[in-house]
Amino acid sequence: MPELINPVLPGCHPDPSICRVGEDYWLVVSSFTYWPALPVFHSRNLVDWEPAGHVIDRPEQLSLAGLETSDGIWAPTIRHHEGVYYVVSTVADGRFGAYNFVVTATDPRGPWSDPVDLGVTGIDPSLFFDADGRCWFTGCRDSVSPHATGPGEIWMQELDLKTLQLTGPEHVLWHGAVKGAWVEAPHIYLRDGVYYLLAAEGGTERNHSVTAARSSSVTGPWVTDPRSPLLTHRHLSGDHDIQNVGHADLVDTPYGESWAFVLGVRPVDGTHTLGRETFLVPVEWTDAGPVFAPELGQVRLDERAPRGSDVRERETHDVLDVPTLGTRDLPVGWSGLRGPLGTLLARVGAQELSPGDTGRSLALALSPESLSGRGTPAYIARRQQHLFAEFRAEVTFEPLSSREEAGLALFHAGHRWASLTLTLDSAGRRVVVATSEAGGGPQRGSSFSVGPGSVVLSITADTDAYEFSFLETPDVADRRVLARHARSDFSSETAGGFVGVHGGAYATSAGDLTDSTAVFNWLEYHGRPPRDHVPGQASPATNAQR
Ligand code: 6LW
Repeated sequence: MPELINPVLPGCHPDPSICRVGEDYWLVVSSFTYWPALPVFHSRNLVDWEPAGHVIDRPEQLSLAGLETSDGIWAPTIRHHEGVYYVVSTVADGRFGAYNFVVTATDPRGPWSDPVDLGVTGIDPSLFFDADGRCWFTGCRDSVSPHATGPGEIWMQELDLKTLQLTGPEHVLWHGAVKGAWVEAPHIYLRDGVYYLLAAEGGTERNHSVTAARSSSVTGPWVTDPRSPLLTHRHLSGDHDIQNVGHADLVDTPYGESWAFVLGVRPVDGTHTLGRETFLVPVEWTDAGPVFAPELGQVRLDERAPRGSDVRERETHDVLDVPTLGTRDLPVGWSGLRGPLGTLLARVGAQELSPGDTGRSLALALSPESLSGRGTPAYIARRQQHLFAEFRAEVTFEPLSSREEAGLALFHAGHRWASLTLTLDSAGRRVVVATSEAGGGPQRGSSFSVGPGSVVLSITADTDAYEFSFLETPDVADRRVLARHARSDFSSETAGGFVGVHGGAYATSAGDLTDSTAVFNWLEYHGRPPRDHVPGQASPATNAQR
């Protein structure tokens, strides 16, 4: 039985929700302020996932302007009923579930409808289609019930499928299994006449867990499953290679199996930078309800493959992502922030391509926005999905002032990012490293003078640090290292928030208006999976901790 290597969606893919239609699986995750928003992924074997568009890809659908990096699109749910796909999700503002909406499509690859406002606050909305065809909306919110036994409550109301509006009485279902812990991420399932409610408790950090309740009626009374938590890593040692496990959604396969998709993190020395990733966990149904990871009781990196899946050899090879502009304004798998880049990003016209160029050149116009701001900077990035990785580009750019710069940026949040760019000073062009400073503008650090022509820039990642280096001319071999910044500085444990590190092309004029444009002759992401990952043993990242 081929072993797959978890996470099946490495890098920032938190809060997974999945549905199956025939032999096709469709999965959505949170995307916060990245744009396009609310990505859809497709698989036929639960292991190999391909990008399949975005639920939110038109600015008229909703605005993310002004939101902090980790606000925006939180915890969607995808379901299918009678030929229609439904996604419910939340726009969080100030870490509060300000706006809950539903969108529909007959093809999950899109186009999706404009969002319909459900008129409620709270987070982690879900939909359950009952055997009688009724649709129930569930969500989590601060407890309002006088009988609340915890700070959060799971509540429910019927969704009228004709009007897409909530209707009828509200039902408060449950306050969680661990009294006092925050309960969220509800999903309801019906199996052999019994209703099961899964939830996440303990917060999305080290105390995260999957808990459950069951009922003979969808509106309750719901009784806590005494086996709760059904899955957690909070009792494992701090250097276990997977932590923060929780936020589950279940799916049945056509081959009689059940699997759970959960989020987890892969810390190194206690901190993680790749964000909360999506992991696959086997589930066995018993009279007591779902049993997660029946063999081991834990999420593991080398999990067995689902029955009937033709799982290809998992990523034991390097990943080289070379973005090229497609029909839309962004390469597949690459994102902007808070809205479309529009005319900021363009293909370098064929007539301008140098001989032998593969048409990979992208032109990025400088925007007055900076990565510290709350608008849409000239930045196209992709998730860092490997602990050992490199973002690199060959840049042709003539800055007109010291306020103009273009190159690469590594981004965790508006208060935590670093850039490696070409800029200008009195002596001419320089390559400079700048780092964000909470509250203040970016602080420039090491720099080096460079002559005319293209420059190759590189940000490399390993389990210790991010290294910022460049080649003075594309044809020299030796890199000049300008700076190294500790990997943990860009971790969620240090910098906070709900996202993972992204990297890519960046160009800014620091608030000035300009017509300047930088040409990225090529832009690449190179990821190196943990080659020395031996099935059944901890990952090298964990080994690095020892
Ligand atoms: C998500 C919720 C959560 O909606 O974080 O900590 C939010 N728990 O389940 C964003 O991922």
